[in-house]
Amino acid sequence: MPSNTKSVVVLVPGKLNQHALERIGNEFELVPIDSVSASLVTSEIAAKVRGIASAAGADATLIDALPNLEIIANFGVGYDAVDSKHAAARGVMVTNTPDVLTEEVADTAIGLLLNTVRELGRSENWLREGKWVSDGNYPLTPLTLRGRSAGIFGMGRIGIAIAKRLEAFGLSIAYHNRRPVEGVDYTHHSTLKGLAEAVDTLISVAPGTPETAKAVNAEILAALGPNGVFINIGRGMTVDEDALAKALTDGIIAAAGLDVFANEPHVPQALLDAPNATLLPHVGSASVHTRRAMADLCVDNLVSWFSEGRPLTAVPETAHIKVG
Ligand code: 8YV
Repeated sequence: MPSNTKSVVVLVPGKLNQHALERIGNEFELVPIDSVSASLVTSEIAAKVRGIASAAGADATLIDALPNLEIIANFGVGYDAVDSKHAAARGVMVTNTPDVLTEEVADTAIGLLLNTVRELGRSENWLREGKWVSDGNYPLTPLTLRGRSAGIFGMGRIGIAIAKRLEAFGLSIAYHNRRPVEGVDYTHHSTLKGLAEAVDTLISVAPGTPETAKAVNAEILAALGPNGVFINIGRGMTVDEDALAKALTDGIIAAAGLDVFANEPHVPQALLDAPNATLLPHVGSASVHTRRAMADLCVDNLVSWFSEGRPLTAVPETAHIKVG
């Protein structure tokens, strides 16, 4: 039932990728508001909005402020900032952007891991600060990727892409998910602690859910051990950041590489102060190429919903929801 989508009103709360904004502006009537806040929704907006496109999420109060809302198109594969359970209860479809960012995020994870163990950022600073000339060679790095065994927390599409890359680097691979993943031959550990005990390089790709909140805590970091390296490319909320900062300072683990934080863009001072932490500002998928593909999939979900009556990439919680 193809229909003209030009009269459909799509709300964009907060910042969104420019290509996504342009496409939404071309396909729909775009209504921007400054942030994810129901208090910014006037009664006029409330009456006409049928879709949301958001990189900043959508909470229950925003959803409830929009009586005619049908779909929330999340810009990103991780949709923890969208209250998808509440959306499902209200019969509102939620979509995300899987697959199109998998390889980019896996590439970034490898870069972050290599940077963390081989101190590439710090050694570049050494060169730029003139220390190569004044002090000589950069000190040998105490850590190496050689001989490491990797454990992946959250073996989904991105976890598998990281594992494939690490295999090519000669590392052994194990993982922890609640259940073994069908078709994945790597060693499965039924607990995160069991995985942390078995490996020396723990890579978290876990989504942010109530079950994974602060899952990487003092006990897990102690299990990883003094040669341990922790990498987080998933969500900051999966880590007890106080425990991680203490583990880095006290030598409970050797180093950490973090692309995500619990309260972005704010990074705890204790992590900023830890010399054995490599910190990135959530750049896992942040290339023009990949963000454009994410923007297209985000908007294509809206177009498909409003013209064909079906989403392209629904999240599991709302996969059963039908138009009307
Ligand atoms: C983006 C991400 O930072 O897809 C995700 O889940 O974490 C990143 O690609 C996110 O989409 C917010 O723009």
